[in-house]
Amino acid sequence: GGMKMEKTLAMIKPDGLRGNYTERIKGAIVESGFRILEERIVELDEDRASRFYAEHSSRSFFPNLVKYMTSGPVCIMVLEKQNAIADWRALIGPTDSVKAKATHPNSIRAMCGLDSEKNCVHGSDSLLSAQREISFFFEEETGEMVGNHDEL
Ligand code: DGI
Repeated sequence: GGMKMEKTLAMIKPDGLRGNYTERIKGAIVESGFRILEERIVELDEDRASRFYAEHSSRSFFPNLVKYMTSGPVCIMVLEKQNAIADWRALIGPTDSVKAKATHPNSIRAMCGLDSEKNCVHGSDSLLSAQREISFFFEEETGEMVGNHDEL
């Protein structure tokens, strides 16, 4: 069958905003044919960051991950295009930016990330997680915020 129109959640993490990579990343997004349907800068608190990454709560790196994700504002975007979920994952590259620099030098994590934690960007990894993560930040129908956000 043909490729389906999809939405995915993209996030520029705190090191991405701190490193002034936002415009470069948004340029890559638009050049790759994604439409940016929603965009917001938010600051995650410890509770919200922990719930966003709940699937990793038992991992040894989890406390550091939460600390990092709450270390500054993030930019969350809803991207739309055919095959958006897999295509955005391909554009950002492997989780570990060190490996990304070796194997996927043109990926966003290779260009902007530092290591396996400070990897600059996030992308939903499946249809289910895209739906969960978009709902986590946005109400899908109206684009209104859900829950308690510290909106900047
Ligand atoms: O979906 P990804 O972000 O590519 O990767 P993931 O779902 O396996 O992990 C989510 C985040 O958790 C990842 O972006 C950064 C952090 N993380 C994953 N593996 C490690 C890690 N952080 C550290 N410090 N060490 C890891 O091995």
